[in-house]
Amino acid sequence: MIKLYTRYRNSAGQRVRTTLNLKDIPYDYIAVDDMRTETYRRKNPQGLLPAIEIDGTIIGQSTAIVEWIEEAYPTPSIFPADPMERLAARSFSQFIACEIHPIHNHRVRNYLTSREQWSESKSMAWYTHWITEGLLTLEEILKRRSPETTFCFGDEPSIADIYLVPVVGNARWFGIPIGRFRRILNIVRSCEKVEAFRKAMPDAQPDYLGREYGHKEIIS
Ligand SMILES: N[C@@H](CCC(=O)N[C@@H](CS)C(=O)NCC(=O)O)C(=O)O
Repeated sequence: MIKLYTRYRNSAGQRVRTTLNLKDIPYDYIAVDDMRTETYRRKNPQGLLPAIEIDGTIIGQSTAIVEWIEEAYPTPSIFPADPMERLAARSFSQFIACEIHPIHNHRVRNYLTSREQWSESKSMAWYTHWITEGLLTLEEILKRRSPETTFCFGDEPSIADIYLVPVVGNARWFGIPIGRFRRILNIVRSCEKVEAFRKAMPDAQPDYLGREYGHKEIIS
């Protein structure tokens, strides 16, 4: 059985959880409360979540894991059938994984507040800036596509939706205004109707603390 090291608020892990669910692959959920401990680093030297354990080997990085899942369990595919659409879906998800997520990651914000003595409001302004700019770009990409589809790249969910939902969840979690991203919100609403997406949400995880989703986390 596959083991997934993650935690409820682990947005990169949510990508993997959704992929596993869409393909109906069972897995053991290993809740990691603190990924910075020696115990966890002994398992995953990158010290990040998620990581997957396959036959005793533990590997990190959500995109590598999602690609492995697609290769090991090709159906249903999380990529559009058309090669150009596949390219576009990959580009969309990579924009989230490489351009949006790393800048506002916990350890980056933690460095700014603890080492650079940034105030909570200054670090929130940083977070809000990068996530809003990222969502503006994604909305523009979606707006240029016609006709409008149920999901990012067609009427079936793809890797693009798998990456989009957690980043919107992060924005909501921190109370960042997202009402103007009409296309994005329509797609997220479509995803929320799909059980595989719902089961991967933070508030559906076994280690969810019971706080209402949308609670504003205090950055320490
Ligand atoms: N590129 C990595 C990012 C993983 C990552 O940064 N995960 C966050 C949680 S969403 C984490 O472990 N952060 C720990 C930290 O920032 O100290 C991936 O896609 O798996």
